[in-house]
Amino acid sequence: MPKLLLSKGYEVHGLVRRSSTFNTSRIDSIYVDPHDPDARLFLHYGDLSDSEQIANVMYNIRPDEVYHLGAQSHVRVSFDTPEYTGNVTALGTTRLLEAIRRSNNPVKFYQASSSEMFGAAVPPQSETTVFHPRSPYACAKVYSYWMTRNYREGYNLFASNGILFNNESPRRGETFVTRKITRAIAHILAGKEKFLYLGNLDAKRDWGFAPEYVECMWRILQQEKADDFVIGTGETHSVREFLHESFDYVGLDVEEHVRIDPKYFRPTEVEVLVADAEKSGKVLGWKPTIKFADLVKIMVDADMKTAGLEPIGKGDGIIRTKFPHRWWKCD
Ligand code: F7E
Repeated sequence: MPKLLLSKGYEVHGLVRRSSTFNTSRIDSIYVDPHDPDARLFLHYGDLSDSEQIANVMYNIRPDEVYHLGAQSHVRVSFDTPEYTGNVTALGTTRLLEAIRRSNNPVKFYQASSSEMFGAAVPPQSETTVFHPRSPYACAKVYSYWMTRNYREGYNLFASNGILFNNESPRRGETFVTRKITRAIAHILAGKEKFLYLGNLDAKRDWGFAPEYVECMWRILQQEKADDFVIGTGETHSVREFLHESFDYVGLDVEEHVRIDPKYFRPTEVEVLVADAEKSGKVLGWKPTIKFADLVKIMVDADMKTAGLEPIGKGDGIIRTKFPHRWWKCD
């Protein structure tokens, strides 16, 4: 998101949780020393559990647009930390909305709602589908969704929900299933590990390419009126399909390298998610172009590059796969 906003000429301010180790590696490629007169990206310490600091930042910066993407966002982890997840993922939204309301500035607010809110609802899922959340994370997101609508209706704030289905890229966190698979492939090929341990392979997700989704978030805040939008590809694939597509791409055998570990099963699973994104197509003029097979290639290629793998074969820069090889540059 910051990269897109910078490319559109925005000055961008971000909130960073204090940590004794560096935790900003995913924005390294766009970071500029704030002493540089051309710097347009600024980071501030803060935390979604700290309303005072959120209010301070809102007061000092006086933003025009706020993209609320922060959360404890791991669904499996939310079963282990339900209270923390509620505090950050649910109440964090209220803290931001309250800070905006009290600032009396005409701020436009984007809430990162999630397809997880649909949970057990029958697919395909659209803006009118009734939510049936199946995890503490999803319950927290449903709360945030309704708080966003409540502040829109009660205080006339420009507050919109983007209900995004799974969006992936080489920047995806390493413990989400797509990245866990593509990273393991690179590590297996590099001889660093032999087995990949996974949970439920039958769950189906509507996986799209994250850089295409951020454009959509921006368009949601450029509308005349605040509203809610479902964003996804309209295609669904199982974790098993992702596994086979990516292992086949590099010529590895799933049976030889993949094992099931029940610790990755969830007490309640979301079986099938498929977006009905017709409204986004019509109102926002948005259509995703990168679909499942390309997404797999992009992510596998990026992880192989990160693992420092030499091309396999004749030294002609080609990794031997079933498909034409193409590096995808992540930054
Ligand atoms: O799981 C199954 C798992 O953790 C996808 C978050 O960004 O997208 C994400 O939520 C599926 C599930 O993503 C493993 O049971 C099998 O059915 O990659 P995930 P998620 O739960 O769909 C939504 C839109 C968000 O909003 C969330 O913040 O894969 N699965 N084996 C596994 N999942 C993980 N993580 N690890 C496994 O070993």
